[in-house]
Amino acid sequence: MFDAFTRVVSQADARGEYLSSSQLDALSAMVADSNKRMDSVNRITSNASTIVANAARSLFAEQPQLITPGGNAYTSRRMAACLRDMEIILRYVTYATFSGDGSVLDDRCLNGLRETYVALGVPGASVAAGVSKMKEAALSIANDRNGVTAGDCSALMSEIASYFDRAAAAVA
Ligand code: PEB
Repeated sequence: MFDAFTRVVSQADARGEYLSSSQLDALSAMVADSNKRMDSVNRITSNASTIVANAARSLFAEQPQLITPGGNAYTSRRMAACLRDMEIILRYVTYATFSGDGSVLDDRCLNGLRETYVALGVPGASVAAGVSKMKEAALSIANDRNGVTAGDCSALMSEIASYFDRAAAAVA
């Protein structure tokens, strides 16, 4: 599990080289913008239940077969497992966002997840659809300009989007 700093150190060490000035520049830019990163993590974290519940509601409205008898989210036990899974994925996205690196998401959440869903008979494409709904909600909350000094958050927003995309692609 890496963060943006340890990843760069590990890459430099693998080549037996000092950190390059472009690596230092990139990390320096990341530090300069770190308030945006922390604010985004804080906003997503404090709205996590809303993000999960709305994404799930919208998923079940589009794919009602999931909640009819025989569906993968039918019965409270499966519904609870489904909401929990979405919450777990969202939580790892916040860790990756905080670290500036997707390896925590890959190693501790996505590794083997597709195989788990295949074994359970849970449709991966439906999980991916739920994840992409969480992405839209999380980005609109993280990127909300009301009440803050509006700056350029485009790089950070695409980074966050990429973690959701990675999760969706891992199970689709
Ligand atoms: C992954 N999900 C489920 C299980 C596991 C995971 C290991 C089996 C054990 C259990 O039921 O608790 N666990 C989860 C995860 C990590 C982890 C992400 C990462 C660290 O440790 N059902 C639907 C939707 C979808 C869904 C498409 C979006 O209709 C999910 C939610 N996951 C779902 C369901 C089950 C499950 C288990 C329904 C229960 C399956 C069953 O027992 O029939």
